[in-house]
Amino acid sequence: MLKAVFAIALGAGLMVAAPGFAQSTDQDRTVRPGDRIEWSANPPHFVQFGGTGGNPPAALTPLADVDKVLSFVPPLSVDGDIGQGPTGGAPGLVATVKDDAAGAGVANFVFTCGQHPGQMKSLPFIVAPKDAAQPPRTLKIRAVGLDWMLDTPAGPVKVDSP
Ligand SMILES: [Cu+2]
Repeated sequence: MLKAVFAIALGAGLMVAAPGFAQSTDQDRTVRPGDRIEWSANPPHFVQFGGTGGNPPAALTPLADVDKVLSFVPPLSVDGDIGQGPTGGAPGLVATVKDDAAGAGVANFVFTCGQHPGQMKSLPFIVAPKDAAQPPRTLKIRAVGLDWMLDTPAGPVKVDSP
């Protein structure tokens, strides 16, 4: 079903040049202790934390800060300040928000695609305290073209820079 929606959206994008994906809200991109984030992507996409991304390139959230709030399965391949997930996979990378994330002094984090760091820099994911009224959730993020899309009850929304 979602694949069909994406296919339609992508097909429309080819005709009108602008796919017109709905943009995410800060609330869509808020994570709390216990939440899971699952990234799925076809090769050659892969998740990168740390290093630089965006256009013009700018420093992303330092990997040391990311490590304070997220734990990864599989572990990131680390080289200096750059940590990379596997290429492709559904999901290829899973992160869990650490129990003490909200007290770690890291207000938010961004990631990008290591293959397309300029085009696929995410918007900030906000780290919030645990909320007893809100059960832990799983955020499913997938690479669609050169965008990262997050599933929501209302449909997929874009979580990378406009
Ligand atoms: Cu990519």
